[in-house]
Amino acid sequence: MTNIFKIISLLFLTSGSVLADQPKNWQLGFQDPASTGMESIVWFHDYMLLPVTTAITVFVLFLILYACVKFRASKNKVASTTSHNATIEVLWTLIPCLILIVLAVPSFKLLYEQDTIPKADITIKAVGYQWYWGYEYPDENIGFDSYMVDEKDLKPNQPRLLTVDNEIYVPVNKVVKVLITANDVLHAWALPSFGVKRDAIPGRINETWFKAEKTGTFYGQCSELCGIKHAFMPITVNVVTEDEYATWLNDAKQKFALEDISSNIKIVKNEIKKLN
Ligand SMILES: [Cu+2]
Repeated sequence: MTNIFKIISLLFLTSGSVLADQPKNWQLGFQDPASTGMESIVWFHDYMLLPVTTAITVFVLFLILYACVKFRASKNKVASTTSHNATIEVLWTLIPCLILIVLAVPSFKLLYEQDTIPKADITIKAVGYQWYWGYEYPDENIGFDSYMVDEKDLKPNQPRLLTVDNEIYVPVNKVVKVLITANDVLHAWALPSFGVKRDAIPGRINETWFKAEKTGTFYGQCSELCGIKHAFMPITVNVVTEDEYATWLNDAKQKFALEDISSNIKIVKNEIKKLN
């Protein structure tokens, strides 16, 4: 099914941006999955939801057309007085129930998969601000802000409204846990290729996870209306090899080092001692 979408969207495309993991012109269907979670979502959509909705739509359309032709006024001068049919009433209650039960099984499985976070290799904290994202790697004691790059400052091949100054880096094939919160209003951290979307709520920490299965640059956006610049706080994730990640981390520890809180606590404790 996804292949059909790809072929159709290829027909409409003029540029070579087909395999970039960002929204495309005339895109139909999802972005290419880049994580196990998104693969399951695409499977559920392509092989469960789409066939069922298509079948229901075709069936209902058939019923409408059939009724229009069979019961047209010119052929039915005297109106029918039928008001009940027990069999059909039982059927149109039972069949939709069965369809919902059949859909519920893989749907719950998917929800459970998304909600159960495996042991994380890397933890990232994403904080939504009006209007940019702040990131922390709590285990590495680094933190930085990630602002959108203005259109006039874009380099060639950098997508408009999706490029940020400081991107997140994660290694490929590792479980990444994302802690999501906000500092002012509701935001939402969403990355379509990873099948990830969670609300960022002030005073509360939501979590989600992904395991990227291919390297590359992946784009997402804030997905909760958060004010006038809601559309201008994109998310950029670079999935790199473990070596490249180690190199980045080394640089990041210099560039984005957070204040060492433990030394501050010591200073305050000493001052308190002096006062006493
Ligand atoms: Cu936002």
